[in-house]
Amino acid sequence: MEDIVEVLARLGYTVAEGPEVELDRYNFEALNIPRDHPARDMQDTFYIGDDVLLRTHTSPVQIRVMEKQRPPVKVIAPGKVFRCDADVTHSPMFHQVEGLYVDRGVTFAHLKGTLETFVRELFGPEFKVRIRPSFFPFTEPSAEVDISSPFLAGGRWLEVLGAGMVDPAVFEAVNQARGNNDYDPEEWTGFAWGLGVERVAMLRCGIGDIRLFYENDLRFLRQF
Ligand code: YSA
Repeated sequence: MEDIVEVLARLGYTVAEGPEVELDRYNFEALNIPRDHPARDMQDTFYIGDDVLLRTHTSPVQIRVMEKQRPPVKVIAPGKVFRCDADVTHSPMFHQVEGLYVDRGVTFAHLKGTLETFVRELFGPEFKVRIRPSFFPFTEPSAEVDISSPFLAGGRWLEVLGAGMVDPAVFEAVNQARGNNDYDPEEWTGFAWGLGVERVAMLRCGIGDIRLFYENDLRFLRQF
């Protein structure tokens, strides 16, 4: 997490924070995911009440930041997130680093350049990168990034982040909450991403099972 934040600070991002116990509105609704949207199944959610939940991603911080400040925006939001999800690459509690850049004239080429620079700084040249098309309700177009590690058996590929161009519907939701048109989608564009931090550590340290991080086995922990 420290390495990731340091690389992004050098690219001009400042750190923002949001609550781990979050409102449905910020985690889903304002991100263009209404209550009956099938995309809610992508992230199995721990609900605390009807409208209160453990955030499933760091993307709600995007909305909180834009509601508070006028564009341009260039922030990252590191933090814990929670999903009802558990296997060798999925943990029920894990960490993400969100990035959000909104300005005039921001394009997908800027997103690609930023991700490539960031991945090159974080991983060495011996890691392979691939960017493939994907879908998120809050970005259009969307992409995902996979990395192959020389330290994992067979150079295994792991997905490390989701990203895309901020959907105009997200700017509209922010405008509605702000009661103005400061985030006019005709004037401002932006990109955002959400990176899985444990996955980065798995690739860099050759750890094949994410659950090892949280089992507190001293034989594992003492290696670091
Ligand atoms: C997409 C577009 C944006 O404009 C901004 C952000 C995003 C990312 C989106 N919010 C999201 O959470 N996508 S994701 O469900 O694919 O998760 C992002 C990354 O978190 C994954 O690529 C993976 O590296 C990691 N991840 C997801 N579930 C996980 C996990 N890591 C560990 N355990 C889990 N259960």
